[in-house]
Amino acid sequence: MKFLAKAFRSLGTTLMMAALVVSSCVMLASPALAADHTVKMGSDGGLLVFEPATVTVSKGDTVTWENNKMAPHNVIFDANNIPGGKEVADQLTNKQLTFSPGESYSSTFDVEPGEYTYYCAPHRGAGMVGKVVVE
Ligand SMILES: [Cu+2]
Repeated sequence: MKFLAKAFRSLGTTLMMAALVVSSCVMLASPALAADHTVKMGSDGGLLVFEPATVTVSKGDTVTWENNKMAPHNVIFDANNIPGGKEVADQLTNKQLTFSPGESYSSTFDVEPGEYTYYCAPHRGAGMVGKVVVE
């Protein structure tokens, strides 16, 4: 009987250790599950907008801007309007104009939480502005 009790106790300890190892792996793995969010440049209906105009992302997520309609488009982050200033603006900005449908570029938002507004240089005056909210 004593032997059995001891065996059960060590089995319990082993199971507890296993549970701890598994749960810590799950916790370590979750920040790596970065998502990718797609924003269309030019709506399907041919409007000069980013669609969706606002995307909410988690730190570390990627945003992909895909040329859709009414090209050319680009994505400019204004250093004066985002957390982190010029260095972060340069990192996120894609000055190169896209002309062909389906052409795209991506930026990873491994940055401070906050609101990151941007615009399309050729169509800023027409109201082609967007926002990435990093949580
Ligand atoms: Cu544009």
